[in-house]
Amino acid sequence: MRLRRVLLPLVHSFQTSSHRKSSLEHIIVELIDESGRTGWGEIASPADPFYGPETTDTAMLIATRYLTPAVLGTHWDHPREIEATWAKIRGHEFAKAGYSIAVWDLFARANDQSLSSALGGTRTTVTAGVSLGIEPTIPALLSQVDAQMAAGYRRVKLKIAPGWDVDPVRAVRAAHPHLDLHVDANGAYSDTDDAFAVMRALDAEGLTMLEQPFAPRAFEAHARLQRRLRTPVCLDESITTVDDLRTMIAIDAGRILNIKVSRMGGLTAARDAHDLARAHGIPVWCGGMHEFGIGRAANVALSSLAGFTLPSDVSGSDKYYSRDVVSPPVSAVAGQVQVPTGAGLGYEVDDEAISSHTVQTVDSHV
Ligand code: OSB
Ligand code: MG
Repeated sequence: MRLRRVLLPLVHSFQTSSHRKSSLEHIIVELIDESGRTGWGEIASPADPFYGPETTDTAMLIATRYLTPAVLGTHWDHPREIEATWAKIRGHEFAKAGYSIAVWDLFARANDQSLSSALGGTRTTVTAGVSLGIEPTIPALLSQVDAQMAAGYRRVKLKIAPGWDVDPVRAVRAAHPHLDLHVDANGAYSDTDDAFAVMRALDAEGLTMLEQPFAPRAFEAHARLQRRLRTPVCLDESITTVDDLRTMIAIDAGRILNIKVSRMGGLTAARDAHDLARAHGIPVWCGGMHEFGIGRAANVALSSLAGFTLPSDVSGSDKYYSRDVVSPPVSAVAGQVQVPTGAGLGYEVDDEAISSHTVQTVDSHV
């Protein structure tokens, strides 16, 4: 088992309701079996605990202290079995997800099948949308939208926050009356009359969805908002377990689900959430955490499942990185990403790209 902490600079800095970032540090998981076969995973935790409670440092701690010992030297036939050995660890979904991707990749490679088909995926291409951060001005945002539409993307998500909401959304809508447009607040609004007034103004802009306006645990506030809007509410941060999804469905706290492999603690949980949502007629799409190529490839494979009927945040690597850790990089042509058919994740990992950006290595042996 090798863990490498890898720092990649972003080509364009990204601002959400909580903060701005210009580089990311993810942990690349390399799991080697007794025959020398490698499974690759990625822990895509943000550096700071603003999206969720985890950080790169907490992920490294949980990985080395709990996850590596749970995996090393064990025999298993299916990812579900090995994931059960760390189920008693509460939370820490990003750390678990990195290991889940590695075991699924190893499992699929050992069976000489693609990760997509190992998961039960049926799509051969996946529709990608782009996520645009908060820009310093509305003209700067409009030029970002134009650049991404020129690059072939047909669905745009805008980050919003108090003070950057109705005006930028109206400006983008006026410039692109038919664009598939949605907004994501990352939980930045509190449950007040002012916030409801903002949401009602956004409701008039023909948005495909309104993602995570309130805090992660605010299920009742989301349900109250959903009753007053025509736009579907989509939950992201609120849903870290399949039980959270049951709550969302039971109280109608949202009508669309963003599934993130990282936030759900791995591919098995992500697939379970997909299955439950599908059984209840809830459309899903795959969200992203600015993954490097390994995590991005897992997102593409997951998005090939039948219930992923909305465009996913699986834009090409080039939107974020000048050099990715897989080669060729994940690419979107006319807003479509091909689902690879090669074994496992289906991309060649570029070890040189990883090692030249590695800031810390932790090796563990049986
Ligand atoms: O809420 O979807 C989010 C990035 C970091 C933290 C939270 C989110 C995002 C994104 C990026 O929107 C989507 C992507 O990876 O392309
Ligand atoms: Mg989101």
